[in-house]
Amino acid sequence: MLAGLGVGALALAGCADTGPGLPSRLGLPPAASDRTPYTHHLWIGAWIAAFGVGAAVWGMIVWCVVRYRRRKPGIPRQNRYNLPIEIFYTVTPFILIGVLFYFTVLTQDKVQAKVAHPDHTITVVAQKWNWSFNYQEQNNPDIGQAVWESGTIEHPADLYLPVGQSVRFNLRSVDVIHSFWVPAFYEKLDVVPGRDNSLDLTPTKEGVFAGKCAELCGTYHSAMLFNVHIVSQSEYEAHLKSLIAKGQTGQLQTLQNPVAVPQRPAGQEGH
Ligand SMILES: [Cu+2]
Repeated sequence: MLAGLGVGALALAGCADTGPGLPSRLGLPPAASDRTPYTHHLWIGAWIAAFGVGAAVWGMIVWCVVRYRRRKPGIPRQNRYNLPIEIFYTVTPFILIGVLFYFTVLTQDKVQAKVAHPDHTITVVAQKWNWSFNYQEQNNPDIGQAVWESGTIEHPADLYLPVGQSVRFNLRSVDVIHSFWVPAFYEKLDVVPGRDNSLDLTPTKEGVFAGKCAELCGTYHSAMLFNVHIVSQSEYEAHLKSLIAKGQTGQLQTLQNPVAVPQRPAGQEGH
């Protein structure tokens, strides 16, 4: 049965990301990182397993309705218990959960695998209520320093990534728990104060993608948006140079740096 699920998942996943692709992705957005196939397979496999369980339940319901339909007057034989069936419906959910857990752990290990030497390292600073991105390009001969960009509620931050190159995001929060989420990457990770979380991936598709905070973090949580621009190497470096031209170099000093503190919209003070 599991082999059947796997084959079905591969067959469905094989036709993903060609054309509109929505039916084959079952609601997932278009994928933009090298880590997405693992999550995609898990998602499709979970749907196939759910439909398998659904079909078994619907089948048993229909079978009971037909097999035990009323054929003669009077009350049918009454059972107080049926031990085999009770054992079956107690043990089966544990098996289902165990299988889902097993494949989830396998997928998580692949999605969260670390790259030995990422091509780029970016410190992501989350705070109420936007994002700052600190590109650690000290070893890049064309840039040679750290460069930053900071968003506010009114002007959400833009994150630039070079296509086909591995990136490590070091996630830092200066206030409460946020969550770094780019739906097109099929993964998100909490940004926890005092805890160094990191996330490695390689963007695979050029374009502009939405990013957001996925952890309710306060009044303007819903405004905690950013844009991800996956671009060519030359466009990436041109963007960093435009930030250098604005003087946005060095390490962000998080809360101590007034530049990094997003402003509240006018007229919203006093909360
Ligand atoms: Cu947040």
